[in-house]
Amino acid sequence: MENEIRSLLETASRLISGAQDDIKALEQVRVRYLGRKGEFAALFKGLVALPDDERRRVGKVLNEAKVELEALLNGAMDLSREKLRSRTQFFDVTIPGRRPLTGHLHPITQTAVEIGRIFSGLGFETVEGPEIELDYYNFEALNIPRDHPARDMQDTFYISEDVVLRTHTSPIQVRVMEKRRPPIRIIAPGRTYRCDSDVTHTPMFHQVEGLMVGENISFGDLKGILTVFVHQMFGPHVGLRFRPSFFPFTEPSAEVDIQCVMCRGAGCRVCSQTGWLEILGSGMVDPEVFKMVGYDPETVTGFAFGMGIERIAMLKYGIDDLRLFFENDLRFLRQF
Ligand code: 2NM
Repeated sequence: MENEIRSLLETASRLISGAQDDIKALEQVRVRYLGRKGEFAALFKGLVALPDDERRRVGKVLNEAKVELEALLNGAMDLSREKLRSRTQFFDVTIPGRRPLTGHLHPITQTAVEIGRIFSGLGFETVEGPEIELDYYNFEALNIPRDHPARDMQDTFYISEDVVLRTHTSPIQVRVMEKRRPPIRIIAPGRTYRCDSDVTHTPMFHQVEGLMVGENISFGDLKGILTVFVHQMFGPHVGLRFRPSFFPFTEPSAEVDIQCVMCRGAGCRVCSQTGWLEILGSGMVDPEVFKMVGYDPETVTGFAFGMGIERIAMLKYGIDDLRLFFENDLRFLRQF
């Protein structure tokens, strides 16, 4: 009987190899050998005719042969199913992987960081201050009198009679001057607030202001520092000009224009055919401001400047709509 079992197993193995991944043929082999009326069932039935000890021995061999055949059949079935899958599903291993999404700084932050990097190279230190500010630091100490239009309810968010949301970052510089003595070289970046909202104004925007104070700081220093800044920010061949202006906290005051980044000075829609774009305000710190912080205007001079970060970012990246910075549409942000 053991010989019979061995030859049965051999025949079944040959049939499985011959089935060649044909699932139907394999199923037939299973029915023929392992089915309820199959070859193995018949052999198990035949065991009853054997004497006790012989039945135990042959029964064990028969069981092992059955387990072996089941394993053979299952392996062949798995393999043929896998081969069928790979034949019907094309898998292109050369397709690039999906790039994992990674975050990055907002373009306004990137611009602020770039401005900070340039001024850091010129010896300026970055300082910050409160967004909710005393009227005194935001206006009074900056020589902006009570009846000045910038103090109008229209422009300023008042928290109370003497507390406001800062309308510029100059109060940071007043606080620093109050605390330290010259020489001072600082830039003050941050959020600023004005009660103003239309296509070109948002109630919250960002500013960077700079201040350099010491002995014999001249308008020439102002021109030199701001020229280096413009050339590093917009390129060494971009022309700039200083145009007389007025601010309550500087005298004299000047606005800085750069050659239009769109038409390079030829005149276009962006620069209203002038070839120039205003990018910042500046001037020599007014003696009145020095007096407010306890400096002697006879021995101390300095210059200051301020710029809107959104405006700088728009010109640098060629963006024509301010509101894009605040909508947080990833299709826009992903481009930076
Ligand atoms: C500007 C234009 C000109 C400015 C002045 C001061 C301070 F505190 F020193 F007086 N900080 N920033 C200033 C001067 C700001 O923004 C357009």
